[in-house]
Amino acid sequence: MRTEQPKVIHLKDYQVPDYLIDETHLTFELYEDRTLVHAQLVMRRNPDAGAGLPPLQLDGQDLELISLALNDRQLGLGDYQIAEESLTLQPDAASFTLDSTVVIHPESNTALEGLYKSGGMFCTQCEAEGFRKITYYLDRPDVMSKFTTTVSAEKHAYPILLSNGNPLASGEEGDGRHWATWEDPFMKPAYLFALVAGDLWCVEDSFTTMSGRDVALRIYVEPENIDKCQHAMDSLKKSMTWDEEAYGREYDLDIFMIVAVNDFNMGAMENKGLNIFNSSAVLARAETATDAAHQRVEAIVAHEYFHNWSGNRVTCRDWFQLSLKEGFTVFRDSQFSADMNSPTVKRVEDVSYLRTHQFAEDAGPMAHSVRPESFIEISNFYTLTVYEKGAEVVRMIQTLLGEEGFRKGSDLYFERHDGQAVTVDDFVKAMEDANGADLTQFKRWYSQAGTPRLAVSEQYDAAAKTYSLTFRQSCPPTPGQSEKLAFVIPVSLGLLDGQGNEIALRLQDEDAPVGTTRVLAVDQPEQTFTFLDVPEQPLPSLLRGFSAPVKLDFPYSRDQLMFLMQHDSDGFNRWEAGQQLSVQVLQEMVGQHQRGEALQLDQRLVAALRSQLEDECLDQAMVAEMLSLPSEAYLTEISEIADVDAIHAARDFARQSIATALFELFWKRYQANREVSRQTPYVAEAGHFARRALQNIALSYLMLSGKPEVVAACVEQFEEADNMTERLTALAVLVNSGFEAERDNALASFAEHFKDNPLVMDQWFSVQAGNTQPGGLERIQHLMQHPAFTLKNPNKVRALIGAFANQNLVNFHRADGAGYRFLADQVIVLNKLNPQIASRLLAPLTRWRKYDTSRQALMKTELERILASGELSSDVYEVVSKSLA
Ligand code: 0A1
Ligand code: ZN
Repeated sequence: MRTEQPKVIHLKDYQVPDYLIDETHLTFELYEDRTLVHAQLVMRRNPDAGAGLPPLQLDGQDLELISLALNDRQLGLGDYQIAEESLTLQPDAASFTLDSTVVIHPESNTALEGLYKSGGMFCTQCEAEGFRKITYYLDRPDVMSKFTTTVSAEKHAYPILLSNGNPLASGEEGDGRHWATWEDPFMKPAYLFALVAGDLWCVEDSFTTMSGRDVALRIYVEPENIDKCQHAMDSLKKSMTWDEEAYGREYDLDIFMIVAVNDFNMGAMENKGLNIFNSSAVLARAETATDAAHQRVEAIVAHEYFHNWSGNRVTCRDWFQLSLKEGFTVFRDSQFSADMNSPTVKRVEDVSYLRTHQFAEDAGPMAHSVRPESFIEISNFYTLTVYEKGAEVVRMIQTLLGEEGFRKGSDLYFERHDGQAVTVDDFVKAMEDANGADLTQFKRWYSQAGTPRLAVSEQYDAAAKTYSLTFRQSCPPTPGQSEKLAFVIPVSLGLLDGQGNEIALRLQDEDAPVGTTRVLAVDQPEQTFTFLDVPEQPLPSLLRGFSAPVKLDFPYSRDQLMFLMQHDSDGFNRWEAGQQLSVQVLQEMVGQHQRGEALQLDQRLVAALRSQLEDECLDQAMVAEMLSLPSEAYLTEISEIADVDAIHAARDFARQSIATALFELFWKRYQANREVSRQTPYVAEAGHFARRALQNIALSYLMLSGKPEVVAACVEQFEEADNMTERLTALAVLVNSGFEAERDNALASFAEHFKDNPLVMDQWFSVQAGNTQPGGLERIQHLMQHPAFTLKNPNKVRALIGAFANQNLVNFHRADGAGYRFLADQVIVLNKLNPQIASRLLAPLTRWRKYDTSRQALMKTELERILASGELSSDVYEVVSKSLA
């Protein structure tokens, strides 16, 4: 816990390290009540850091120093200074060896950073600055070292001892203890260090790389989960093949290991050769994990594997460059998922997520650029902006350079910087050099925060047959950045004629048309592009595939949107037209609700959805996406001031009206798909995901009818389904329904059946947390008393409290502020237990500017109460103080 004034770290203050650590030799003696860490650091003065021998300041936190020796000479109290977060000493030569022994306490580490215990196993999480909680070190990513690690522990409780790299030796100690030594031949920063000791079983496989090397693949889990690893193993092998084919990247060690742990702050961690995963990101089988969970496992396994190149072989110079590895790797994993499944569905999911959550972050008090300029606590910057917007920025580079040019750039980047710790500028430079391109102005995407707006207007000249589009870009102010310069915005577009055919695109100054989809680089505050030979007034299809993370503004009529839904050749934009139509219709109803008028649904939306449902040739997953109305969270994000109750009422009313109008069609498609599901064993593949997605969304609409045959079908699906996708949807639908007996039975039998599976119980909590019927807060408070719930497990906190505050908006934002008070109470408790989780959990409170004055006051009161609640972690302090500023 922080006792000093928090320090702000600035990118502009970066300096190369004074010293380097060529070799790091670690020995861990693990005991139940303490762990001893011996570190031998082979160090030297950094030749790039100037002359002389400045004091050496090592990072260290919560360490009890037992001994310290410089070149084998024991140091005494006068030889070094220990402060709360550092140890300083004066080297007497340019090269030296430093030996230290410290005691640490993984058994009482609830922050899950550094070395800690998850259930019966020891594990580590060192990114970003956790290694300093293990030993005194230069804990910064530009200090790269060759590690050897010896782990010793009691053999019976910890038969498996793992660390990075390849196994070197192992043996017995005679007193019931044993040891193993691992050697990692690749230089790495300390944040990629990992250690695991536990009673684990593993699933084993192998992979032959493109140059013919055999790699052993192992997934380690607790014995009861050994039957839930196959999907992750398949995903790993697909990832390895894909990275060879798509990026020419080959794996480099003899062994690649994944370990699943139950207590983990994030999804997973790419430690060299020893990835540590939240069990929710590894374990998946039909009976216990939904389709979405299967896809998440595939994506996270890929993401961590891809980091071996984009992150490990080429790493970050400092933490301001985090998006260098994260934005690029998210981009890579999204390409992979698109290739493995349906590209359009993947794009729709990614864009929905970005627009709902990252756009909200970009408009809030924590808004920051993809490469932030300063931070108090780096853990707070593992954000949607760094990850998701960072991936969009990389995607725009690809759009501008083309696929081939982008690949040339990535080849050059990996070749030029292998083994180095580099910057975002180095990445962009490689892209420029490989293509002879100039991305100087484009780089503003890395330095300017906020979501740009792009307003588009059109002008058709029938006599000259010219069609002009004028783009006006602007970007709202964000904290510390009042004025923004023009971005380079790649706008992919096409023009449709009255029959819905694509018009060949010839820009002014061109001799002939070039295709029917073009990318325009909009790089001025205001800019007009004119197309020639346009035979009739066209309808533009703008920002195809969501070619830039901007808010597009074009005055489409509802009829035009319906036309685009039918005819646009771009699948993403067909969906987008449906979304825009829904948004217009729902916003109109929000207005009706606010004026106290009866709600009326524009029947054009019903007609548009009807034609989707009727057309059995369409991709069922896309039909399901079309039928999913924009979420309350998205409707909140696009509102100036969000009226929680009106949004909820409008959306509910629209769903109810659609359900009534399209009952027969829903019922037909539901029954057909449910019948196939009944006949087909579970397969985790796109076609099957699609069938179940349409079946399940149909069921959720059908249940709004309350008809007995539907309730019976829902109960049947809940009881008889052989997979979690169907079972959980049926449960969720029952939970949100008024059928109390069926709901209570289903909840009870589910809990009874799955009480020993914590990941399934997380889903049980989440489904109830999302119940929007009145009384939500009381239900959450009650569920917190359930024996399966604990604040010490991040997955539980996310499943119950996180789901409530982020997804159950009517209940969380209830007018008396009880939801806010509840969340603040939990943040105050978690601040002491697990600061990272506490600061993430409080995000909904930071969005107070979005709400009416009464709610604003209530939310601010809670933020102030947190701020006054005593010793705050730097994590919570930074978020609370910035959101009150
Ligand atoms: N680098 C990991 C995510 C990660 C980041 C921080 C953590 O602790 C603060 C843990 C994991 C990834 O991108 O997958
Ligand atoms: Zn990552």
